[in-house]
Amino acid sequence: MSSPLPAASSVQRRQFIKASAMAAATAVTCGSDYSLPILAAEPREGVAWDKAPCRFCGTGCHVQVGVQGGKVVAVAGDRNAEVNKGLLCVKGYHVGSALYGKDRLTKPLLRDGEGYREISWDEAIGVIADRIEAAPERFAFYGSGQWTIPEGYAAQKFMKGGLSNNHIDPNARLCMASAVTGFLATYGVDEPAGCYDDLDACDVLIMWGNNPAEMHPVLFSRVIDRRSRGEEVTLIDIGTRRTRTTDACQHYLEMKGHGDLAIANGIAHLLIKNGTYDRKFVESFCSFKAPDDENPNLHGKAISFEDYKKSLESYTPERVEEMSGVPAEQIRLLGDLFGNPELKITSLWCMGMNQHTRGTAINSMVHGVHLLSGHFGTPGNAPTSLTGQPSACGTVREVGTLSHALPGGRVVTNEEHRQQSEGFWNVPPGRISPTPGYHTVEMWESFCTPTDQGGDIGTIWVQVTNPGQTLPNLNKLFNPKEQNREALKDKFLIVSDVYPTATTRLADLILPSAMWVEKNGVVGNSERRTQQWFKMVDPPGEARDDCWQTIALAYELFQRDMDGMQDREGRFLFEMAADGEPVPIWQWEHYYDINVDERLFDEYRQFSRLKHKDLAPYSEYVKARGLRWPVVERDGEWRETHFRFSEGYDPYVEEGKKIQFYHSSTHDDRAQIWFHPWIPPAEVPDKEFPFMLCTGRVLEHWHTGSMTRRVPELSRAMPGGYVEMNAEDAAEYGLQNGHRVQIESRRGSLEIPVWIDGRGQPPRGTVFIPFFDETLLVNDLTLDAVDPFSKQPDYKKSAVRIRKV
Ligand code: MGD
Ligand code: SF4
Ligand code: MOS
Repeated sequence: MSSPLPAASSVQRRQFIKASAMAAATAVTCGSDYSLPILAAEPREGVAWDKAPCRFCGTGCHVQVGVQGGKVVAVAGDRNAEVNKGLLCVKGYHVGSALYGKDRLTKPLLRDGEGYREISWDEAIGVIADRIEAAPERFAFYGSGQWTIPEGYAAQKFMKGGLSNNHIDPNARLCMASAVTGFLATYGVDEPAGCYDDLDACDVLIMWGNNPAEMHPVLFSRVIDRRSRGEEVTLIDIGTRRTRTTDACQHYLEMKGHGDLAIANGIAHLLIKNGTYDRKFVESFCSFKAPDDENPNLHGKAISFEDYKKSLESYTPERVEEMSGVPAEQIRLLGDLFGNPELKITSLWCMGMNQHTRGTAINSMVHGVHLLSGHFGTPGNAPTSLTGQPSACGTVREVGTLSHALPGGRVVTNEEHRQQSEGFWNVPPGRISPTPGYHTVEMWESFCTPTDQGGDIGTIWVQVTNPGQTLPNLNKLFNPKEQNREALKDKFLIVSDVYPTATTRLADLILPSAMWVEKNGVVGNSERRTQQWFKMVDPPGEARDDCWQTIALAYELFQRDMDGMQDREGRFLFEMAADGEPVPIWQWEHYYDINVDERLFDEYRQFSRLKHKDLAPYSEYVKARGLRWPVVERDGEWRETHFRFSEGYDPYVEEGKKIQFYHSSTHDDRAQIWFHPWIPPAEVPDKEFPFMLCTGRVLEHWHTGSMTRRVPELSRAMPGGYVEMNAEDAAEYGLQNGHRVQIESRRGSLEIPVWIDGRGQPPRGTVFIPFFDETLLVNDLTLDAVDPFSKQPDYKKSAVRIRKV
């Protein structure tokens, strides 16, 4: 096996990461004894090393995991991984410790009055089976972009191909649903055309409302590293508050919420007015679209170039300044950059554009600016959406664990798609229901509504996500389970997690799960890269794989003769044979007799070829540090694809076409350039609620902190939640650092300490609260309004008021 020591050439990047980690560490707890862990990866005696992607974010860094005595004892960056070339961020360096919090869940627990009693796995599986048998259509599965691909695939098959029930949706609905609809509306097919290599080639990097210095630090360091080598890269931060990212950028364009819609139109306006758009690219490869107000749908209506031009007429830099708050000069700067064909421009975005009640629109429009200006399809020219979670792309988008989707870019509403899926699953025709299930917000609203008032979801099984902390507007979508206990007493919440959380708090049945290298896994990162790892250590106590839990439940229902658990020949839906005999994988002792992940993955792989998202056989991923799809075999070798739709890179582009959008929604190989009007956010500050609240993550913590707050170094570095305030606003309210304030929205309130000039600096009239602290639940305040197409909520714009306590 290769040496896991970091590559020497990465010193600069390491310094950046180290600097940001140190700054993180000292920001809150001055004088703490925190220090960066040593890259303890020398081949120490008795330590076995193996590769795995980091547990945490969608960047998809690879680590080397050192195991000794059945425990993970060391973690190092993997120098053979293209994504991170040996580097990790502060979370990655500590990922091993996330397994060893003192309060790991180790036994199935069933609610018993105010407390819980330990039960056996058989009993636990029996309890779920009883609930489903009684009312299969009232059962819902709430999953995750942190599900591995096999876990999500099994859950999906169990629900749609087994129970004929499409009520399965993941937390990634809260995360990247608008990126999906943006890709579909533009290219007719999901997921980025470019990849991280663009970061090495671009002259200009524009961040449309994201903070990669904290959220995707290893990617950001890749660009910073180029600069410290003397290369010129212009970094532009378009954001609603100053962040660590801003500090590294030459230009900061501070916008009001939804200002991005105006800015994108402003750029397009200038490109057309100045004649600097790429006429040849547009005439060869693009058409124009606008929303169809009479019949609202994702694909809108076709418009002419003239119509498009006319719609943009009023978006002059001055008017865009009024709408967005960004000075006209800076709009002209963007117009000039996009108008320059010599420059290579990459756009990055993440939750700023996705958590947006016009998320589909702004995603489409940023693609549009790239298409209009021809900054597309060559290295460094790409509109690239980043995802938060390690497998939001792999498990949610590719496996299709959304309530309307099927694997491989199929949808339940399409008869042909259903038939294909029924074929691959070998289940009887008609098994898959043609009606989309509930999306996340609907699912939880239904669960929190009494049955006699139409709340038809009676049981939800949560795996690998923490909705009691992360759903928007918790007082509507989660807390009623407690507050309205009597009326909701027939509702039943099942939670598979590794630690007690804000969600397990209200669970009726808690199931202890195996995590990360305690099980086999496959995930897919933001750049279409599919990554595999093997189980390295045993889970604690009776904790078991989520995928086993799903299969064991399916088998219990099969034994109870539930039709849906049988295939066309009456065999078990998840039957896996070895030497001609079915292996009893539903029995935990036999689960690892075969590689269930490999079986599920290779079955799933068939779907991947339907929409040119081809995956290689499982065994290829065992050898690689991930491969970017489509992965196609040529000359006996499995080759990945760096740039999609681009001749010479993408094997599916026909010779001589240069660029071919082969899944075009207009079936003519063209991408759609969209016009959407600017509209203000769903909630804007007013007299009563004068501040705009934005929420998000921080460098040290993974989402709800359930794992990272149990890592002492990370929790010391960032111990608790706070509200970031503008210094002048704070002065006006007589507030200083550490003062406690009551923050109220129309939906809830929260008492929280103030941080001025802290990690980020919000402009006047705005505040920011991170969501990692389970003792300070910011989602008591947030709004649950969603984008009309993606159904993704907006966590970035809620109106609040502040009162000194
Ligand atoms: P996580 O903390 O990632 O948050 O929201 P969640 O998914 O709810 O939850 C993962 C859970 O899985 C943890 O409780 C962890 O302990 C558990 N876990 C870890 N490994 C395993 C395993 O192998 N098996 C099982 N069964 N459990 C495991 C994320 C969500 O939050 C997302 S993706 C976004 S983008 C939204 N962002 C957001 C925001 O920006 N602002 C606000 N206010 N809210 C937000 N909510 C959303
Ligand atoms: Fe890389 Fe993300 Fe893990 Fe940090 S958290 S090491 S950026 S994958
Ligand atoms: Mo959410 S997929 O982690 O940003």
